[in-house]
Amino acid sequence: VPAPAASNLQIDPERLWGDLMETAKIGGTPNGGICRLTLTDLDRQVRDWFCREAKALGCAVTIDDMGAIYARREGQRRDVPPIAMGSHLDTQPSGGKFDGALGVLAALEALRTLHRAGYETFAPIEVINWTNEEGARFAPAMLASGVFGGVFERDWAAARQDRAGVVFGDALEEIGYRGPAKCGDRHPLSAFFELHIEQGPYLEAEGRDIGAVTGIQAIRWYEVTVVGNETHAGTTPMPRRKDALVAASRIVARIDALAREYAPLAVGTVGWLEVRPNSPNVVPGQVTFTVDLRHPDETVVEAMETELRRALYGIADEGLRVEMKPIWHQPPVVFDKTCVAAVRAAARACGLTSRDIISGAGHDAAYVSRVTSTAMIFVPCRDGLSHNEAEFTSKEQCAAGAQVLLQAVLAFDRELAARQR
Ligand code: HGY
Ligand code: MN
Ligand code: MN
Repeated sequence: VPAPAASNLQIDPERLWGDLMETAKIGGTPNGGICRLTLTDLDRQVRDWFCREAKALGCAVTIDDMGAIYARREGQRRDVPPIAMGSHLDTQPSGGKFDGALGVLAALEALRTLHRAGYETFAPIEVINWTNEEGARFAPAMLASGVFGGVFERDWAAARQDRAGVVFGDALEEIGYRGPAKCGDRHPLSAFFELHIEQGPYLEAEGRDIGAVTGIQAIRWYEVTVVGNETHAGTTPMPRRKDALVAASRIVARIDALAREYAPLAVGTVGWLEVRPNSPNVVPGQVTFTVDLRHPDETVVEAMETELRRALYGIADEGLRVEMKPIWHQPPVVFDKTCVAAVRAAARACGLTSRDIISGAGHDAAYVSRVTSTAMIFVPCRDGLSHNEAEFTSKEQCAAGAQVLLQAVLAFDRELAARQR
């Protein structure tokens, strides 16, 4: 029986939605979100689920030394590097059901559709789950895809510690996902496509079904420490204080003001802050906090960094000590034009509206794009809300994204076959 035409291959919206809701229970929170931090036992459970599903489809499943999982379905030509799809299964501490999971589960559904239809692709197809995309437990974010893309050195990445001092490599070993393969070594790809919710308001505001993601904005993370003087809250007169929290609060407000000065695209966030000794009747002696600066134009991020340093020098002039440690520096990313064109064409072929868009969020595709042709597909999320338990994208929108992912991969596969003939 001849294989169906690629255009007749349809993902199954119910199956995809069922997978999303089933895996959302692993780390599910009472408010309908997910807390499934990387390399916890919950991460192990969802990884086990993914490996079982992939093996049931006849995929060969391999795991590398950063815990990235590769589910491979053979094509006509085993010697041609696979076309890959994927994203991440780890979440923020109060994350939503779709950030990351949609990209992995839609890729699995696309592969399942090929398998059920007996459709043989030219190139092998791979579905990838990247470890520690979120960076919520181990900084920086996108650690495994960063090693794969040659951005982070393997031993440095494996030695990263969380705030409790747990080492990444040990946590990986603990959940049984430290594989033998060397992440990124001899693992060429023909292309990588990542489906993700937009995590911002633009597609929904414009009533567009699909975002053809042309690139990712520049991102920089820092850790700032302000050291003052820990003294008694009742006996220390105000003029004699060196209150680290009051000083840090002025910096936090300055970061917010800076981003607004570079409106409308700049963003600046302090997401994590620790006060020591954190006691109601002690003037805070030390405050440590994270800074996240982003803008599509790297010169603007550079300018905001310069202004931040100036603000910190001002604090130092008041007799407090300040330190600013760069943690993550991701330059702007431009995705492969052929892959982005395949996404636009797939959206059109599926009868969906689309627009080009630059991603405000970082994604594994950013680092994978350093070693292979890469593009991303966005679908809207309600009110642009993400990194929030109320994150929501409808069954229809998830299915539309998965269908475009499947058709973009098949179009790239046909293009690859034509080039090799
Ligand atoms: O930080 C980010 O943009 C991504 O969610 N890790
Ligand atoms: Mn994500
Ligand atoms: Mn995220």
